[in-house]
Amino acid sequence: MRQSGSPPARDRAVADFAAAFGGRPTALVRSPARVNLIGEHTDYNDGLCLPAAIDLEMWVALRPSPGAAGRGGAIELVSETEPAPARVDLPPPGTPPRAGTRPAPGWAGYVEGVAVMLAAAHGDLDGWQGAVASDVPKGAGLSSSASLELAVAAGCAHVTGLPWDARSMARLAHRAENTWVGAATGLLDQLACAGGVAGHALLVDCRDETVEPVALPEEVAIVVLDTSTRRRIVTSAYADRRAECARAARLLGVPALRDAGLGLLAEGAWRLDPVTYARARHVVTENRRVLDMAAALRAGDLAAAGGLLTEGHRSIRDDFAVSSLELDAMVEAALAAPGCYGARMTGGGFAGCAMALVERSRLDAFVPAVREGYRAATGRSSCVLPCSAVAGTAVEPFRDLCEVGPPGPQNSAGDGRRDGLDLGGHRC
Ligand code: GAF
Repeated sequence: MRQSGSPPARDRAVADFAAAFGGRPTALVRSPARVNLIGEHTDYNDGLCLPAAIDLEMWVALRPSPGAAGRGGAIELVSETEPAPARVDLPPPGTPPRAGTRPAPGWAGYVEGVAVMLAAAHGDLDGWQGAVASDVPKGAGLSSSASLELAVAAGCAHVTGLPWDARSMARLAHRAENTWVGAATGLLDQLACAGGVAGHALLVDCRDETVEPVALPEEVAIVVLDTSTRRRIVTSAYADRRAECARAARLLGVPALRDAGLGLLAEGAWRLDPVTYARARHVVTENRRVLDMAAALRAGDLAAAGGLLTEGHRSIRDDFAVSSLELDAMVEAALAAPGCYGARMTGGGFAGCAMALVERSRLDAFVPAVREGYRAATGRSSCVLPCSAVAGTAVEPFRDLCEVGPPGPQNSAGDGRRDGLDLGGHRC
């Protein structure tokens, strides 16, 4: 994650590329994190969610490997946050999949998984070298894994000349995470990172995999609230929650909890033990909140939108039991701070980040008040980050900033800043 005062991730990736491979990259991949406004633990229940891709981003500076087109090349990546590089010899292992093939450990497994799925779907891949720099904190509920998966997919697609379709690439990255890395997550994260639209949240229907952009009112800011606690999804109770939801659906006689409403839940309550009932109630009410939130945002009714966030936090805390003392304390601190419409934990839970919708004109008062409130409650420091909703994963040609004079293009957030021209105090 970016330390205050360090250069932007884009520039760090370019510098790390030169240090690791020599010379300049030919292209840059930008791959965003996501924040989920509402619709938590609904994706694997065929349900609805409302995420946004945000301007906490991973950048990859890349170049095709010399003379490594087609068979026999490799994908070689270094990362500023990983002690060991990731290397995938081409063609990647497991194409066709063989019993007993094991994923590489750590981050290399995600790189390998994406290469395996791409090769299975599209045939031979060309080799490339890349340096990864990221402002997306790991294990914080902001989808650092999906951001990496989509970045690798975009790098491979660019170098090999594969077509880029956000939804198919999201599915492919999701397959890599589920079947190669072995993390049985839903499709929310990959669809959000790949399909982001500047200035919009995305209304995602996880049953038919449709995505509908919902404009965010200009006067409101999404604020990410990092508790500075971390979890690992593979070892968390995520799988238990999936099993509890599947059990609830089975006992209620529906294909997935998406198909249950409050009426059916009340009728079938006698079949469910109290824990299974509570899990089902969260999912059923959360799907409703997603639709209500989309309607509130479209109507510009921020009081209603905020109320839904806060109600959603109570549901995920009390019925779904994936919050933590720190996440609860952060939500309380946000709700007590000036300009806050509503707040909730975001992502898989157990640790990581909450988010709030905040009146943009009151951010200056909101940010220090949350920090102080959270510290008073937990003794911990935190990171409070106002974010913009940005476009999904994309590749751009590398232009050395020393050779480029202003004016440049608008950035992905469309907010008037220009990508990569903030050199963080560094001069060419
Ligand atoms: C994690 C998972 F990866 C998503 O698929 C989703 O289930 C989320 O937790 C909870 O909404 O981010």
